[in-house]
Amino acid sequence: MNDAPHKTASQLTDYPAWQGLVAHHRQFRDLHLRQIFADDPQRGERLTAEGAGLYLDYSKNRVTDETLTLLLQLADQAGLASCIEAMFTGKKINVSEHRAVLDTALRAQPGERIEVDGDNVVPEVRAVLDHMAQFSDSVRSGRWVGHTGLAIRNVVNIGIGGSDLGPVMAFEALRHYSQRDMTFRFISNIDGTDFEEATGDLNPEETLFIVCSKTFGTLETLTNAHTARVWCLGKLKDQQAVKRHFVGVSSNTEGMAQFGIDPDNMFCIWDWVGGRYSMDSAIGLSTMLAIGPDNFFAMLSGFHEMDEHFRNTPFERNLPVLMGLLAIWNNNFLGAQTLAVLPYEHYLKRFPAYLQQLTMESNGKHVKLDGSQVEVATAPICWGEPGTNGQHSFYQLIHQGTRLVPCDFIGFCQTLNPLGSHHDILLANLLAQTEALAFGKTKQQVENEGTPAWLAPHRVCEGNRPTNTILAQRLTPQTLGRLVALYEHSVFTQGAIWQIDSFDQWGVELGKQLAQRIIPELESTEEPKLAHDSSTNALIRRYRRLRKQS
Ligand code: G6Q
Repeated sequence: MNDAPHKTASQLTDYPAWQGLVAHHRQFRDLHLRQIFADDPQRGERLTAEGAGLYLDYSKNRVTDETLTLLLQLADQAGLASCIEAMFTGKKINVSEHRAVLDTALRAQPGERIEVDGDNVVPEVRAVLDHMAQFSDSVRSGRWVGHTGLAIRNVVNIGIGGSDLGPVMAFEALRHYSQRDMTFRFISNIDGTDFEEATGDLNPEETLFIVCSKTFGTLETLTNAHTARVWCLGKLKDQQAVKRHFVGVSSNTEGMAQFGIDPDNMFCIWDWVGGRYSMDSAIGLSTMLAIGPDNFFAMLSGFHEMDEHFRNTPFERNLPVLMGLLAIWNNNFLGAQTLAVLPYEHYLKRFPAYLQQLTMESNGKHVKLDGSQVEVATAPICWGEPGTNGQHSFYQLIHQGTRLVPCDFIGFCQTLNPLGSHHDILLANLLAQTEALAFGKTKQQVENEGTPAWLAPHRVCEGNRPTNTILAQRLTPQTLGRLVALYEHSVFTQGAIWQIDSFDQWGVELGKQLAQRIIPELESTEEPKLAHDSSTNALIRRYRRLRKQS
């Protein structure tokens, strides 16, 4: 570790705006959304913002104009504008790893200049994109053939965490645009079941593996990649086949070479691309193979539009800033510990899982940039499922449970699969849920329906549950880019206010190291000397005993 420069942060809770928010919250704590809407009938049109093709209705949050003014003041006092500029201009804002954070350079326009240590990174980015496009075209067209001369019909991405979640999410989200005569699979888990189920019905002669690992040192990915090589060579019987059936995406060229990947089939990423921010880099090669280069470039243009919006729009109309500030309000002042993301679009079924990593790995931190303890709660627990499925399960807790669960509802005005009245029903449900969560059902309403007194309390829904509604025209590659960048920058906004490093992941690194110590203890034929705690020692002994029994 080098002695990275870091910002000495003032206490967040000392900012006048923070103290203003504390006082404001005390005063408005009991205000109900029913009252807030009654006092301000136009707020449903007023408390909205539009940018980069997305429409955000944040009126169903428990905020007044005063709350918003104070939150915007907080953004100013926390220096959000200069944090944004520092990120876009390649400053090393990932202080604990002394790295720039430039996912925005991955979708920069060809002529832009973005420097890291004095070098313009945009030409390199474009060169890798061109390489990806040439490769994708040749595989998709059947020009690229496997070792025995058969065209590639199956693409298997091997990666984990940031080298998996983005590619899987994007493939599912953009499946509608994918080449349907090709099969795409994703192997991430070290559990052999993942490998077996992903490859069981595939012919190695027609299968291409993309080994995705920024470090090319991740145990799960390397183990799966070696298993894939054995699986492949088991049929193809010639080491030379590796060159036709394996390509690599990494910043570690040596590691790829050692594995046997042909230098022509290496796709580079850089240390300034964080794993969870990498789906628009070469880590997205499987996405490009699925949807084609034009659609991939359209996705990048969507990312770029939201980047520009974030960088250039005044905060009071800036979607990611507003969403980030509202998250701070819900989390730090209303005490919410969670955020539910509820896409009313089946193609976005992996979007909540993707956002879990983006939000929780980025902002699940307990110290500030200067190493001091953060004095307020940081990232909420993020989760979700597509609507309407969730309505028939966990929404009950959101409506009537004792915890406050702010929700983001995401919907599209046009469906990609028109089928009778399905889409109107889908969207009606989205709207009904946000209405019900905000306004609930009073005792009076329940009694007016003729409900007996003993049953009435069970049927009352308090309402006053905050929601955002994000609407877009249609799920396209461009819209997906806009949506992902919206959340990236909302996460950035929150991290900047909390003064934490949103771009490291030392907890993940710890997990990677600890398993390395236990693996030989499980595998050794000799009884190992165990020096863990008594629980871990006993579990190891038990596993060793039982794994041998048939
Ligand atoms: C993401 C994290 C982590 C990482 C994986 C895979 O931001 O750093 O999820 O992406 O651990 O790492 P490699 O790509 O290096 O295999």
